[in-house]
Amino acid sequence: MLIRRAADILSSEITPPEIYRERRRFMQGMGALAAGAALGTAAEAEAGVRLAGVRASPYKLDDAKTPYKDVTSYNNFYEFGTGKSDPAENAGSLKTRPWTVAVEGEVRNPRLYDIDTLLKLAPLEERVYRMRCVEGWSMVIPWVGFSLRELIRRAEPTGDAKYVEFVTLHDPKQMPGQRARILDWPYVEGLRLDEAMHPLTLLAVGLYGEVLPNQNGAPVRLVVPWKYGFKSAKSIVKIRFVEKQPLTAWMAAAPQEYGFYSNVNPSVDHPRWSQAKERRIGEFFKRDTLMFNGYGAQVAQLYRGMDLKKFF
Ligand SMILES: Nc1nc2c(c(=O)[nH]1)N[C@H]1C(S)=C(S)[C@@H](COP(=O)(O)O)O[C@H]1N2
Ligand SMILES: [Mo]
Repeated sequence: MLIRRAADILSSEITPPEIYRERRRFMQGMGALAAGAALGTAAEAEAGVRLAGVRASPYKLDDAKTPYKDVTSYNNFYEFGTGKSDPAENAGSLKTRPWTVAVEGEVRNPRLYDIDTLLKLAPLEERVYRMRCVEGWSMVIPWVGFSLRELIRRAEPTGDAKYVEFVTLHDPKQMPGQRARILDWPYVEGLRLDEAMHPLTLLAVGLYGEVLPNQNGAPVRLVVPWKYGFKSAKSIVKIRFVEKQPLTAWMAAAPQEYGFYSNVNPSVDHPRWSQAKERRIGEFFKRDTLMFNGYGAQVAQLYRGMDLKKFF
């Protein structure tokens, strides 16, 4: 290896990440004050960069937020490995600029969004949501984003649009996990159109007021807080409106274990374990899992008349 001059070494290589983040935040603050600038440039659109103009929202919780460290180092993102620390360690290879999101299928206005245009589609809000992984752990995360319905309204779905399919980037060069056949890549998820239109359904571009870290699904991911975490597809490149229920990556992998709906439901066990309780990351004792992850008052009417043991 060539010996580099000290001046060539990026500060990120020699500074512990926590301190680096703090320092960058501070310098950004100074820069913004000096230039009167609001948004960072595209080149600065990486984890740790403060998002400008984020509004408060009514979506708050009394629950303590899961610390930033845990939210960004205990992840599921199989494109970067199946271990919980793999995404934080490996997702640095994901390039989030340039990035486009295709909105297509049964819509009157198909469109290819550049990510920086998509970011300005609607005002960014902070929303604190409970998240429940099907594996039995949960977190409370302050996401930044806007309701997916803002994008859907502009797309104008046709009468044949019954479902929405979400597709993650497929690029084994950037996503080392895709070089192994862990899942049928790319990762695909889906919602019924009314679920996708629900105000709680979020397109997230940040957390803790900052640009999404790659391991959390940068530059844009879905967040559906009343469903198990795997419905919340990361690093989305395509949003497709379709007539038939999409085949999701998890249904393709294990249909007897993962259904299309995947609503958080303490009375429907996973075939291999109970779903009655969960461990909130950072807590010692388990908590009771709540129906629809505690969002029943908002979403139960979507499923009126459905047998949720059959449509799990
Ligand atoms: N593309 C993609 N999206 C994904 C996953 C994945 O492996 N690939 N894992 C899912 C699972 S199982 C969970 S619990 C959540 C975790 O999100 P977080 O790491 O931001 O908490 O992402 C979901 N989205
Ligand atoms: Mo999960």
